Amino acid sequence: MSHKAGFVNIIGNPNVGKSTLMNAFVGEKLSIITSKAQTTRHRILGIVNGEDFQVVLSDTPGIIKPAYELQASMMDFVKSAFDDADLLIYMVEIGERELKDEAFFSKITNAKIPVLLLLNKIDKSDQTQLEEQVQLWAEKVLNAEIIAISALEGFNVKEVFDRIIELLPESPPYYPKDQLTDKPERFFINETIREKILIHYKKEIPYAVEIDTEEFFEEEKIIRIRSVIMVERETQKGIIIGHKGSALKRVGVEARKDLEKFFGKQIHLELYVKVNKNWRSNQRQLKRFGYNQ
Ligand SMILES: Nc1nc2c(ncn2[C@@H]2O[C@H](COP(=O)(O)OP(=O)(O)OP(=O)(O)O)[C@@H](O)[C@H]2O)c(=O)[nH]1
Ligand SMILES: [Mg+2]
Repeated sequence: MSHKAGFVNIIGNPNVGKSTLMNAFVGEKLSIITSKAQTTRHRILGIVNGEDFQVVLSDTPGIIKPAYELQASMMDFVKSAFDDADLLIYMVEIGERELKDEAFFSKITNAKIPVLLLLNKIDKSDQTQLEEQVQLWAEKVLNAEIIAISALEGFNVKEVFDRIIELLPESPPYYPKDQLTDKPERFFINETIREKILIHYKKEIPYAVEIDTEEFFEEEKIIRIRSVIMVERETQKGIIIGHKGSALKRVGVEARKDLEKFFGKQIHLELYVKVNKNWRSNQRQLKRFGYNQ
C-alpha cells in the first residue's frame, strides 16, 4: 500500500486564524488562541496520523515587521516554515487586502510547491464580499488554489484536509505514528498560562511576559507544577499580581482548569512572578526560552 506524508506549513498575517485551523485538524488544543495579535510565538508541529498518511502541520507566528529581538526570532520560525514545506497554506481573513511584508509575499507567489490560499472567517461575510475577496486574491496569488473556510465553525475544514492528502507526496512517515507534536509537556504548560495572560491583561503586558516552568512532578493522581511568570519591569510585576494577588489568582485558576483537561489529571499549579530585565531583547535569555533555533 502506498503511503503519503509531508510538511504542511501554515503562514499568514497575525490573528487570521492559523492556530484555530491547526487545532481543528489535529483535534487537540496544541496552539493557544486569543483575539490578540502575536498570540503564537513559536513554530508548533501538529501531526495528524492515518493508516496511509501522515500530515505534519506547522503553526507559525503571524507575519510582522520585527521591532525587537523576540519578534525577529518569531520571524525566523516563519522563514524556516518556507524551507521544508511540501505544501504551503497561506491563510488570509475576510476583509484583509494585503500581506505587508513583500519578501514573504514573493516567497508565496513564487513557491515551487502547491499553495492553498485559505480565505478564513467567511462566517463573518456575505456572498458579495466573499466573491469580491476571492477575486482579489485570485489576481494577487496566481499560483494558489483558493478555498473559503471558517476554521472556527468547521466549514470546509474537512474538504481542505482531503485536498491536502491529495497533494501530499508519497513518502514514509517522518515521525512515529503515535506522536502528536514536537513540543514537550512544559511547553504546553507555559503556553496555557500565557494564554490567560493574553486574555486578562491589557496593552503591553502580555507582550512583556514569558513563562518558565521550573518544576513538573507527575505523581500517581496529581501533577505538581511550579511556573514563573517573567516580566520586563518591576511595575509590570505589580500589575500581574493585582490587588491582594487577585489577578494572578485568576490566571492560576483558569490555567489549572485547562491543564487538567489537557493532561486528564488533577493539577496543582503554583505561580510566581519575577522581573527579568529586558529579556525580549537579550539573545541569551531568548535562547534559554527556546526562541533561537
Ligand atoms: N469569526 C471567526 N473567527 C475566527 C475564525 N477562526 C479564528 N477566529 C478567531 O480569530 C482570532 C484569532 O485566532 P487565532 O487562531 O489565534 O489566529 P492566529 O492566526 O493563530 O493568530 P497569531 O498567532 O496571533 O498570529 C480568535 O479570536 C479566533 O477565535 C473563523 O473562522 N471565524
Ligand atoms: Mg496563532
